[in-house]
Amino acid sequence: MPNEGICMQDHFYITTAIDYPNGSPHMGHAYEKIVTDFYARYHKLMGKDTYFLTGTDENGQKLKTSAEKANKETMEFVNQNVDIFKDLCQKLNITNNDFIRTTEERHKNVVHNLWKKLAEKDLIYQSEYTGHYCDDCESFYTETQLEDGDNCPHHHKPLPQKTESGYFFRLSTFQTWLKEFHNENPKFIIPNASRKEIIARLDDEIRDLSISRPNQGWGIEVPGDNQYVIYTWFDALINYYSALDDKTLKYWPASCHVIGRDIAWFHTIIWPAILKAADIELPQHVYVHGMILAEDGKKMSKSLGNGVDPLELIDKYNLDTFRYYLLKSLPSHSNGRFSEAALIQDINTSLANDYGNLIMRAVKLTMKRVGPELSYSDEFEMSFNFDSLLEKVNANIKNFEHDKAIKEIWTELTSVNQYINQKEPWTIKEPTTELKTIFFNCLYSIHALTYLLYPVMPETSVKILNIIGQDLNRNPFEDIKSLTYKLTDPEILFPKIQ
Ligand code: ME8
Repeated sequence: MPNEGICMQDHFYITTAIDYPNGSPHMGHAYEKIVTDFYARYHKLMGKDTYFLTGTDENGQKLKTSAEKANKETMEFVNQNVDIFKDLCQKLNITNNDFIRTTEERHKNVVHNLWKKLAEKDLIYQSEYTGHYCDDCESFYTETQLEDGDNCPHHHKPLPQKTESGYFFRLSTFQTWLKEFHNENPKFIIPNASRKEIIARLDDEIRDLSISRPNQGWGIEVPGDNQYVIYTWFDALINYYSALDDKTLKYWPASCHVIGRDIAWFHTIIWPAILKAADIELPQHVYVHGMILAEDGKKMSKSLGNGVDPLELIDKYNLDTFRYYLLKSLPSHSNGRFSEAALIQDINTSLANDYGNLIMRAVKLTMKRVGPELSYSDEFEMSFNFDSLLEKVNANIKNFEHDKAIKEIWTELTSVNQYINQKEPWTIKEPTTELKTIFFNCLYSIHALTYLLYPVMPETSVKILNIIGQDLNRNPFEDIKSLTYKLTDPEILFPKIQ
């Protein structure tokens, strides 16, 4: 059966890629976690049984080298960095249910079992391999994959030929199946541009995958052969499955793996083949988000000095405004440039002017003219119904276009601002039904739109709901007639930045 969309499952299991803890987290890490958290929170809000996994990828040889450079034991070095990644999750207010580290026993056990299963089926074998090897990617490349004939397609440096003996996964035997699978499941890879890139590469011959490295004292040993450790990508992908235990296995298959473009091949070709080989059900979607570029349009890098530190930005700006900017302003289906100036502009215009002012005006004026409490009455004519907005937002979310979803919400917010300007409630001095109607419409709009913005700005949304005497348990799309708003004086929610 082709899989059409996330709403078919009654649960929602979403994952980020697991990060290499060989340095401090960068903007890409922060962005991916915020995007994934948005989807986790949204589905939970819509009543789905949601599970969210993130973690760290700790078995690569690169970590050993980085630790050596830092004059530290590898485990000590990794532990210190993992703490920084965990701290980042907290600072970003990420609602992950679990954080997997691939040096944990629970992960190793599942990887070993899976390896043994594939070996028994003769899908893993021992042999020799010659190819162009990139130490940074920890990956072999074929002639056709090289850039300009001999460069790494990611690191743009010449790659020497290397021959290695070791263990191989029969990836080549899955080539036909992979083509069929991707044909039958057009929504497996989102967006379409990424899907096309991957499918085009499926026309080239796929070679078996080298899945072991000589054991240098770091990594998961190959079962029954301690001369080798398991290739880090092979073990890393398995984290999405190994993190689940007896209680949480019900969440498999995952609804969505959220990853960046640079690792799409691993998730959409190698991972499905491993799962198929092991007779495990495949995830529903791989959502390939864009890469964050520096303001100059180049890749952020330490050597170019054009990078921005997410932790510094959170200290400088309010977290929710940072989340809002990344989710709304960076394109969900392509690469985007990070600009601090654009972030400030978003805070000052969209947030402070459009949203903050609406709340200030509506709440303060209602309190002044009709008092701190306003209940629905059949006498009110409702000018706003957000059911079609909800439908549009749901459709965008289903297609992993959170930026469009937020823009839809903003279009409605603009019309509420227009409504209040047209109605000029400040000119009506008595608490008439007409005045109460205007205020109820405004408060209801703030309620419904804020509810939908919760996955974007969780803390601020709860604060705003509190100002009107509401919380997340009260779904504004149900039973409008029993709504009562109890108002408290609003604080300034989005201070302007000079
Ligand atoms: O790739 N913009 O880890 P990682 C947006 N351990 N996303 C970015 C980015 C950028 N500038 N730079 C990186 C790994 N990312 C592996 C994953 S999963 C089984 C193993 C994304 O720390 C990147 O695409 O290099 C990936 O999804 C995530 O950050 C972690 O990258």
